[in-house]
Amino acid sequence: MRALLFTTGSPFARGVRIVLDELGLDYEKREEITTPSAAQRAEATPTLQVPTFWDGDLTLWESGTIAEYLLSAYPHRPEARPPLAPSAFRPEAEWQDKLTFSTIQTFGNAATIISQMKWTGVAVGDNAHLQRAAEKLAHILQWLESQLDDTGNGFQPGVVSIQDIFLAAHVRFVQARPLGVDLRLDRYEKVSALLERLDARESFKKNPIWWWEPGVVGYRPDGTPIFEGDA
Ligand SMILES: N[C@@H](CCC(=O)N[C@@H](CS)C(=O)NCC(=O)O)C(=O)O
Repeated sequence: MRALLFTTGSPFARGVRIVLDELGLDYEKREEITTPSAAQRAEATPTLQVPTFWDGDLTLWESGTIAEYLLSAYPHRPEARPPLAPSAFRPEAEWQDKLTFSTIQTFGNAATIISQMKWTGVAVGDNAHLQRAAEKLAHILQWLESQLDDTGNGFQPGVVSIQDIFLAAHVRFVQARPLGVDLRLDRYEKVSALLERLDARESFKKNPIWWWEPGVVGYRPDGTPIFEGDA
């Protein structure tokens, strides 16, 4: 039995859902539209963060660990062009790939802190730490752009990597929300080309970014949010 606990809007969970679809794996979707109490969440993970993944007797949290596990535990790669990477980190570039991935996850953490603070009443312009988080996003994007060889490949040439998938999930999350952050993606030609290619991939289209803000209680089949009190 495989199951994933996630909130609808989480970019970390979107990355994991895309990896699951890339691998062609069925799983039970334990989807939460809003965050439950700490006590309820603690039943699934001590970090109180989603996603959490169950595979038989194994329980995993931390999206990067889940993605790394999936690539290693499920070696079959369904037909796709380019194919999903055989592993999270290439043996011949292990430290480079690990550094790229952890930097991408730091991007995601900075982005979700800006988002969570916004919904609890503090915007980027009101808080020095959030301004710093927004500056971090720009510096990380600039560095990631320098790590890509050309506009035709991702972080692991010839395949779609978890580095590619999670960067796309985090960047599109920032762009889809009114966070007061303009990533100015046009300045990053290689990153932009990568994200556009991924947007067109089946696994990305199957897991679109759904809008969320306080008051949203559900979605119509096309992803339009339903607000509390809507007919
Ligand atoms: N490092 C974690 C970050 C996950 C994360 O920040 N999840 C957010 C949703 S996008 C969350 O659960 N936030 C609730 C909280 O931080 O209490 C991972 O990679 O899974």
